[in-house]
Amino acid sequence: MAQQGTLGVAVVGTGRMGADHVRRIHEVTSGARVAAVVDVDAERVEAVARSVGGCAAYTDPAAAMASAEVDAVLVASPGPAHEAALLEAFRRDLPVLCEKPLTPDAASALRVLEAEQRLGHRRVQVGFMRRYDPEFGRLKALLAGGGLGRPLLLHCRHRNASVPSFFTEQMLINDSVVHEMDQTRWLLEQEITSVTVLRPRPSGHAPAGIGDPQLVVFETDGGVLVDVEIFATCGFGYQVQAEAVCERGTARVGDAHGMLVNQAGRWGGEIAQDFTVRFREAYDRQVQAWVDATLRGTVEGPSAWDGYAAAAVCEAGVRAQATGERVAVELVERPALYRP
Ligand code: ISE
Repeated sequence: MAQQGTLGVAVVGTGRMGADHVRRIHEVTSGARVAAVVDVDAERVEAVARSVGGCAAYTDPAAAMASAEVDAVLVASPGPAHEAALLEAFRRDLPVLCEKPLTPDAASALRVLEAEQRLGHRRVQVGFMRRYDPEFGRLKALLAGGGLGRPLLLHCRHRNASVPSFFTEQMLINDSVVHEMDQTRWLLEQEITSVTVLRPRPSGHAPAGIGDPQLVVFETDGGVLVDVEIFATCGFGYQVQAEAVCERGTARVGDAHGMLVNQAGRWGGEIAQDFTVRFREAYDRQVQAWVDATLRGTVEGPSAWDGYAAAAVCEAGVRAQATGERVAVELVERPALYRP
């Protein structure tokens, strides 16, 4: 280990999410330090390394992973770069926290699953951070407790104020609704069997080529129906809400955060403007849980299987979006390494 008692982490990718994780590990997480940062953009990675101090900058993930200072890897590069980084980490048997998506499609996710199985033990935790959000955690515990009876419906809303210029219509599914795919599987402990995408007339504020909002419907193998409103250019802020409708009651999360102010004849609160703010606590808890588990020598949280299942549902979702049809999800049999 690089320093006694601390995990030397290489953060691969220093864009918005990667830079936020560098800050987090440097300022918030205990038991870890940023040992290396990696980005194809040499100027950017040097600047990020300087902001931390005592950490090395690389443009090649393999070179960073070869460093004796590096004990574990946090992958936050764009999705298409994940497979190569994961395979390199497996080659060195390094623990990885991999931002979603595990990989951009089911075939590459399957290759990662196969490589991890060849190692014979889990090495990856996938960054589905909602599982670490305190509110979603309470909903999960309530449903698991069974007091509300069996879940029948799940209504989800996923709204972003705006999207970056490189955003595409498929990213509504692959980049945004992928969270509801994992959330559904985790909350209900069921697999998603089909996806249908319905469209209202598009908002005039959506960029050309993006039909926004959309209504995405999942069916599960337990007979639950899940509807997801994805509205990525809503303009007013970042909102993620979920309501479970069960046999004996309903439970809803994501409505209000923080302070409510009464002033001048009005009441109200603030809406976070993006996910790094709304889910800050979830990200902090996710990274801390990964570091703690790694220092204990275990791998916990969302697995490569969860990443693969979400990729398979994404694939069906993108096809449903393009065809307007109800598309079945195809999953391989769950390998023994990933069975509960
Ligand atoms: C982004 O990549 C995320 O992961 C956010 O959680 C999600 O809300 C957003 O729509 C995505 O673009």
